Amino acid sequence: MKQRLLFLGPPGAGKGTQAQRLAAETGLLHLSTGDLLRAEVQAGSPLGQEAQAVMARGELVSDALVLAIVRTRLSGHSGGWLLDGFPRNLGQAEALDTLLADLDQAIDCVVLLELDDAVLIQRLLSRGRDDDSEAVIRNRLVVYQEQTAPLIAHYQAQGLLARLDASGSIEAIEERLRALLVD
Ligand code: B4P
Repeated sequence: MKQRLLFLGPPGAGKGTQAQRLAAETGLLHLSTGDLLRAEVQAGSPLGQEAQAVMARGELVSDALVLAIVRTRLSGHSGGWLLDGFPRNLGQAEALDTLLADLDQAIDCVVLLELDDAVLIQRLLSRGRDDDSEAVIRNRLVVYQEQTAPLIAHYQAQGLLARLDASGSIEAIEERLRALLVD
């Protein structure tokens, strides 16, 4: 199975849901920048205080802050990993390319979770996290189109992109995902 993975896709596509299940089964290191940022907010750290207001608006936290988090976690790790919700823009993608070259590691596969906006919005409204009000969700979708969607072409050009239909039940998606990741 492929060992170094990125999960890309709009908010609510199920990146976190699928990443958690795959990591639990395979032992890959699961790095969710969203979860790590929420943990900082919860802890009330200076980093969390900086991130809190930005996340509440559905915008992206600064690249420097997110990169510092990812660099620390990946530097000490030699096994496989799964990056969920990172990178989120071209600057982060380029910084990741540099970091991985420094660490002498390479991405094996970028999984793009694809789902209609109407279903995304419904899933997020039912989740009901602090940043899941309809206005904030719509802003996150705009931010995704403007800043994150260009990564699709970036990874397609590197021959790394695999598209995953993210509709249907969690189990059905998981089965399609496993089929994609076979070497
Ligand atoms: P994230 O934490 O990455 O969350 P997300 O994109 O909203 O959700 P995800 O796609 O993981 O969906 P999930 O599995 O939870 O980002 C939150 C914020 O953090 C961003 O807006 C930004 O401010 C900040 N941030 C994070 N990373 C950053 C970065 N790199 N740079 C800058 N800022 C960053 O699924 C959603 C819901 O659907 C859940 O309730 C789930 O149970 C449900 N669900 C999942 N699969 C389902 C299915 N098949 N059927 C029905 N429901 C399903």
